[in-house]
Parts: sequence; C-alpha cells; structure tokens
Amino acid sequence: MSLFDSRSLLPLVALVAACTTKDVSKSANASDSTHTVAAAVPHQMTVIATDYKFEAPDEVPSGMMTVHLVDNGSEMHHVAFVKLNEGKTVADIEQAMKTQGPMPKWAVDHGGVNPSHPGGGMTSTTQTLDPGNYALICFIPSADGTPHFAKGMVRPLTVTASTDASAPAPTADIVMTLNDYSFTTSKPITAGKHTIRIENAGTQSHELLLARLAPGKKAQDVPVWAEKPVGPPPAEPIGGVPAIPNGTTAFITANFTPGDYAFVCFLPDAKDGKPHFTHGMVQQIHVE
Ligand SMILES: [Cu+2]
Repeated sequence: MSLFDSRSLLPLVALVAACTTKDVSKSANASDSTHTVAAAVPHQMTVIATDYKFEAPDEVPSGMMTVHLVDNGSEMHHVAFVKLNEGKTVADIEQAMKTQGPMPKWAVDHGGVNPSHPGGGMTSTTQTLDPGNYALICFIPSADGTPHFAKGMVRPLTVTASTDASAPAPTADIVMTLNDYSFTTSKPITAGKHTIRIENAGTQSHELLLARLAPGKKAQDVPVWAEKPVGPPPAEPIGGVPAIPNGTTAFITANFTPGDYAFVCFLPDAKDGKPHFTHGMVQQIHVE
C-alpha cells in the first residue's frame, strides 16, 4: 500500500466513526442535536511506520483521539506515545534511552497503537490526549536485537489545547482489566466485532498485544518468537495498546474470527526487570 493510498482511507474512516458516534449518541441522549453530535466525534490522526521512520502530524488537538497506525514497512512496528513533562524534549528521551533501566520520571507512558502485520496492515486505538509534548517511539527490536527507536523511530508530537467539545469515550461492549500480572475480560469474547475498553488496574504500566494464533500455536510461542524473530511468526498481531499507566484507559475495536488468540504484555517489571509475560501476562483464549 502506498503512502498516498493509505492517506486516502482517512475520510472513509472518519465517516464511519461519525456515523457510529451519532447512532450511539441518539440512543443514549435524546437531547443531542445534529450539530453538537457532529462536533463530538474523536479527532483522528494517522501514523505511518516504515523501516525505520514514522510519518505523522507535528501537532494535533487535545481530547479524544483515534490514532491509526499503518505499517508500510517489512518489519512489525508499533507506536508508543510517551508524554514528556518538565519541558523535556525528544532529544532528552533519546539520550535517556541510551542506558538500560526504567524510564525517567518525566517520561510518562501514554498508550499508542500496537502492531498490525507489516506490508500495509492498519490498527487503531482511541484514547484521551492531554495537551503537552510527546515522543512517538517504536520499542520493538529487529532480529539483530536493536530496538527500532535506535534506528530512527522516535518522533516529536505536540498536543495543543483544543477548543472543540471533547468527544465522549467510545461505547465498549467488553471491558478488559490489566493487573499485576493478568488480563481479565468482563465476559468471554465471542466471534464478531467488539469494542474493548482496556483499563489498567495494576500498580505498574501494562500493555496489551492482541494476536491471532496460527493453527497449532500457543500464546507462549508469541513472546518466544518476539524475542528472537526468526522463521514464520506464530501469530498475526491485530493491535492492542502499548504501555498505559495505572488508572488509565484506552479503547480498541477488533474483529474476532473463530480461533485462538493471545494477550501478551512485554513491559519490563518495575521490581526485577523481567518482561511481564514471565510473570503471567501471557494468556490464550478461544473464540467460537
Ligand atoms: Cu504488564
């Protein structure tokens, strides 16, 4: 998919979102008039990942934002949003990431979009963006072990205070709770399209990588392959949200065909530095 093609998808995506929001608002609140409903649609932005660069807007408005990630590269990419407080810049975080260990206190996890498949896949997340400076970062390593941010996948984003009415949160039919160290859904996930509200109720940041397992593969095969991506992948990534802190939420919409799926958190533990999947944050579900 060319850059031009992927951008031309946007009006369609926005239109679908507008229709969905309008219908939901109508049933939820009879007093909504057409023009106030039209204003209350999440903002949209698209991030295009290639090997090894992000293309994205420099500046977006604050409020409810749907972020679309298109992977036009040959490797798997995600986009993690990290809010830079205390006047820190992308240069500061690039410097900080040169040393191993936890991120500095002024760098706050702020969600983003987890991967789709390379070669044109698209995944989306809806979340609230507060005004401020952010870094868009890909933490995924290449087969040589070098994380993509060290190859150029870091980009600044400025979120400016919006004067528009903020759109309401999407209506979710399933709630997924992230904890230290588990994934729990409010009900079993069935075949079809679902909007999932992801809540972090743990003490640490957590992420969700959602992946559809290849026949005969197990959820545990996913982190094994991700650490050493050699040979065919055991699963197809279909999105999710990178690190979100305790007490925060993000929304994803995914279409589940019958089969087996994995939920994985790759974040390093605050106490022992080991990835959270080694503490139990790798789970398999079957969808009928
Ligand atoms: Cu975690």
